[in-house]
Amino acid sequence: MIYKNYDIFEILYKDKLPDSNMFKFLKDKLKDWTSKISRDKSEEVEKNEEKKPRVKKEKSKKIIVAPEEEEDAKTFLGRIKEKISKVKITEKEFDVYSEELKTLLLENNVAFDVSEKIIAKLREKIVNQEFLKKEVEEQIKDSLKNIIEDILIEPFDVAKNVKEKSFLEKKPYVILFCGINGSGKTTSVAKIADYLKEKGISVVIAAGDTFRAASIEQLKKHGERIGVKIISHDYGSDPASVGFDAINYAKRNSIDCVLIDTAGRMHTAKNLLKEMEKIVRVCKPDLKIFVGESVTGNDAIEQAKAFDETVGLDGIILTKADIDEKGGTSLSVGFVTKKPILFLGTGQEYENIEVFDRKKFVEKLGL
Ligand SMILES: Nc1nc2c(ncn2[C@@H]2O[C@H](COP(=O)(O)OP(=O)(O)OP(=O)(O)O)[C@@H](O)[C@H]2O)c(=O)[nH]1
Ligand SMILES: [Mg+2]
Repeated sequence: MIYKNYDIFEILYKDKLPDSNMFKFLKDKLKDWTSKISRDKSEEVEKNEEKKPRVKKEKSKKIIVAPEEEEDAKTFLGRIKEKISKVKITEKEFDVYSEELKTLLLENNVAFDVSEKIIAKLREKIVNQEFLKKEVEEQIKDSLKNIIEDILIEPFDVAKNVKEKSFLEKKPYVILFCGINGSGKTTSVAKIADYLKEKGISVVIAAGDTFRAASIEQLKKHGERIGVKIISHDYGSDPASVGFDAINYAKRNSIDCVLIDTAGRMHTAKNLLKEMEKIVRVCKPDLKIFVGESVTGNDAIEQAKAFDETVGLDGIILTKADIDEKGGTSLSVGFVTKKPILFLGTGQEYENIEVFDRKKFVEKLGL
């Protein structure tokens, strides 16, 4: 019987906010950008006020009021006026502002298509709309926040899917990891194994990288540290058969989940991508995850697209988010590939893996 008391683990395990410098630059610059629009609009309202004829004001001077009362009345009226002044952003003005926003986004690794999409949506939401002067900045921030949240694809709960399959079908759930050399696949396999164990899920790892020197030893070391069995063959052997063996081991031992590590391969190396196809054919993974470095910007998007064309990806892990100060890749990779980001790698320790949460992620942008 594979069933375990998962709920207790659910309560014990806390998904944390990504602990990273992500959006360090974009956050401040977006704030400057929205404040600038708000400032421009305030100045415009003030200028228009100055231009108005003052005839009525002259007349009202005849009413005798104590100086302090006059002062009070002015500030009170001023405050009311301030609150009710309405402003509009015209098409032409938006063109100027949107060019600035586009540059900002592109500089921070947001893909071209994604920045275009953000700007088009923002145009729809704010151009020619009447805003209270006081609220311009908040309204633009809010619109941006909603647009970005919509662009990100809602991730599914990997642990839940594993539990469902292993409990209902009494079969191990198989996860395949792929990506280019050094992107963080093996580290992510170990982190996910540890994460699933924390949730009460039993795991076995297949050492599917039979190519790179010391890759099997590297994985065995992780296995010892996190207490997970590693299934391995010799160097140079067929990675598909390592995966197949690990799946059989899991079936025999009622293990809930099999994680298959693979050798790094460039997304441009067609013959190596073909090898991935064979692993998929033999092991029939339930989940195919692309592991990419957040710091590489648009390159990660190109890689994800190439792996998706060959193996058909289901989700993405973006590693090294802890050293990615721009953050644009995470914003765009899902949109371009239409695959959800499932986890962010945020460091070199096992616990440095974060379930991707759209709302928390957008908070990091300071919107
Ligand atoms: N800062 C940081 N480093 C990471 C993260 N994930 C992996 N690394 C580091 O990246 C380096 C490469 O990680 P591996 O897991 O060996 O990468 P790989 O994709 O398996 O590499 P190959 O098997 O050679 O293709 C190691 O030094 C890891 O510690 C992360 O989220 N943050
Ligand atoms: Mg590796």
